[in-house]
Amino acid sequence: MTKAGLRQGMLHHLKYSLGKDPAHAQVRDWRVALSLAVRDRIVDPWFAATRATYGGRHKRVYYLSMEFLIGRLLEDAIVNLGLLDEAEEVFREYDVSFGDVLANEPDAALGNGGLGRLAACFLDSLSTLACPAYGYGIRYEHGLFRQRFVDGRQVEEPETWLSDTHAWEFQRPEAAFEIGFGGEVAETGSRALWQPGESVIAEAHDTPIIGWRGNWANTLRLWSARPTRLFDLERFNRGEFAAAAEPEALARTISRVLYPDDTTEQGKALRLKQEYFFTAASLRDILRRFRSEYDDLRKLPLKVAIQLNDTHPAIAGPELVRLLHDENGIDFDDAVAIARACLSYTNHTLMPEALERWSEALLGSLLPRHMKLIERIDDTHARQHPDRKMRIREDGDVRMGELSFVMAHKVNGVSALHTDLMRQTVFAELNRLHPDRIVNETNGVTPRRWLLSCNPRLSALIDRTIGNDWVGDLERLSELEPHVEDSGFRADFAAAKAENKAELARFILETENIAVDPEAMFDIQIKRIHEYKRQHMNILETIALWQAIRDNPDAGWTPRVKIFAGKAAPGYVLAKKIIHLINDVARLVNSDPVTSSLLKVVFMPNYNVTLAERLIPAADLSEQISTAGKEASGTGNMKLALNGALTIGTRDGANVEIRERVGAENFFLFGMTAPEAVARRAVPDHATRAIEASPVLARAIAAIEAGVFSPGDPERYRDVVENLRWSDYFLVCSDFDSYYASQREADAVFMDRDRWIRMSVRNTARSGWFSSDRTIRGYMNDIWGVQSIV
Ligand code: F58
Repeated sequence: MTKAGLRQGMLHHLKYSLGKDPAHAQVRDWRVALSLAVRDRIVDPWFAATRATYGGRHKRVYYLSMEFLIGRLLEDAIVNLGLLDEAEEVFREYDVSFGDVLANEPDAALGNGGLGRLAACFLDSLSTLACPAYGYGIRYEHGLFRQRFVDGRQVEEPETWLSDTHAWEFQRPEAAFEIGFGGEVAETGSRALWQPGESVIAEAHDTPIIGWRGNWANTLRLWSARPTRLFDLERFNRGEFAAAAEPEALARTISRVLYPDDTTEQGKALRLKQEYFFTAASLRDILRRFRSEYDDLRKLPLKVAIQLNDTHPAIAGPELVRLLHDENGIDFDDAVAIARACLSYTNHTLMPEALERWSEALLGSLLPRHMKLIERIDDTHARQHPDRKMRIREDGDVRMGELSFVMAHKVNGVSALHTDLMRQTVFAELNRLHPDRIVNETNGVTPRRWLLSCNPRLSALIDRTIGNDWVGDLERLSELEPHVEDSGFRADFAAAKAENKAELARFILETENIAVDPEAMFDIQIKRIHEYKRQHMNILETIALWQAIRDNPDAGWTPRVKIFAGKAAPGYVLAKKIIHLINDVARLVNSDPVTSSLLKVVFMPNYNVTLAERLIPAADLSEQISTAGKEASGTGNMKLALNGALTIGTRDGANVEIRERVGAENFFLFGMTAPEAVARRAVPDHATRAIEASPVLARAIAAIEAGVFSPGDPERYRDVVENLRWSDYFLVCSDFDSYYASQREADAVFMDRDRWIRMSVRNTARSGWFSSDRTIRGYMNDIWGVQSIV
């Protein structure tokens, strides 16, 4: 497509879709017009992909996920279609800032963190690899909350990404299914008839997802809920306006908001409704599509692969059995076998509090037929394995991980370490009974968004050096390796990073009114705030460093900017305290004339995909400091390494594999291993002992306790400190000295700028394996049994 074509398409939409004259168009109008013009270019490859899939009678992949953290779509689509230069030129002609147009798009935050972002990277890779696939999820009206700080405290506000025209989606009023809840079950022998007590309509909204080079597009189909009956006209006419709208409001609550919880699951009835709502609608849609081509439901596994992204869609197991058995008369055992051959399940956490359980009482009242089927699935499995001790049902709860395991033909972890721990811990018994079921698929990230688009300076350098085939084949980055010996290349690499840092420094000044030295080390920890991720260890180290600099300001310190970003779940009191503490430390440290040229602390509010795209290219040091055994994989760690940041990290999640690939000498390792952490936790008073053994840590904690950072309110961080002293489940104190030492090593290396740049280049050159294209190929071969369509 030429520049003229793009201009024409955009002007057409400006006029006929938006009713605007270019002379009066606002940035928002340009953005919508450009999006519609770009979307037009996606429709043909999208249709072609659908036709090729039907024509070749290919198997399709269905990725069921409660969350898709997509971020902005416009730049991504433009980049994948190869229209970036053309678009920039067109806007230059109209004297409109292309950057402003891109920045006008709301950030679609239909996810909490890593799990949702992984789903979004997978969509990009599935299309890039021409793998016939659908993403299925919920079209939340409000995504993850917007975060603000008031006096250093997190305040949540609703996110309204849909308040303006959403240019990417196609509403599909005809693709609608009635989804029931509650009611009665009439058993007729083995089969049963479920009469739901209430129901809502699930309505589809499709967004085409174009792959790299624009050859293939898949569909992201998101369901929104609407009432079966609009409103009660009779009551309305009687003047009972609010009451008349009640059924509508109730139905719509199902797709109203994303649950803002990361890692801790609260047993809320509405959440279970959301889970069943989108899973049931998706399965109905999958069977409808299958039936449009084939008659024999027993052949379903030949044409359908359904991936459960964590246990949120775990009800797919019993629901599919219900559809096959109750509604289509297939024998129960056969129905289970067919369902299992279609289904596979990805686990994203081993933390017991995050493994979903639903009480049998709640499940039984909301989904009475499913509860019965779960009992039968559990009993059948127990009969087949008489030595089995664990059951799907335990203490009046249904354990969704076990249910998913039993109903899936493959179960995968998201990094090598995590998969091993799955085999040894949560699923040890099930793994013994089904030793071939668990497989590993180490996470990856899309190089299109996380290098090509977000880091144009580095991308351009890579293109100049090795050509641009790396975008579709990230392991080609290894061709950069010989250039590490080329001083010109190293200088260019360093210059790209320096410019990215200068740009971020300007942004921080503009938005946070904090002046940071762009020459200082940019030390970045960006992720959800959680005790296991140990942002509090990082801020303790910051305090200790500040104290050390004050003791001896002229000791040749490496200047640092500590940058934090991340949201805390609204109900997670301790995580919110950690945010407050970081902000309090920032306020004091940033205004300290003794240290201010050497240390700055910045907490950037409202972390989201767009902010990540700004921060990652500017990072020198990547903080991946979770307690070993707790972070299933991490994906930010991959994005940062790919963009040339060096990692300071524990042997946790995918850090282990990152270190193996980039080389131990290019990684700052510290802390206990996962088994050491387990052993340490068993030592009585481990925290107290660690604090006693570490004067540096003791002094940092004492400063918090004395109210140094909360003048006049020394009690403010009492809970944080008490937790560290008396419980410290996540072993902040026990790992602290090792972390502090590793940080000082990083300081020393940073002063040897040439050495740092070499290490940084090697991180980029050796991170190619962490492409989500590689991950998706793994799923295609090991789990789904599907092939790319060329
Ligand atoms: C994350 N999980 C893991 N869960 O923590 C991270 O290590 C991994 O890299 C990533 O998945 C992708 O595999 C995660 O993000 C959630 O956000 C859930 C949202 C719904 C409630 C429970 C947590």
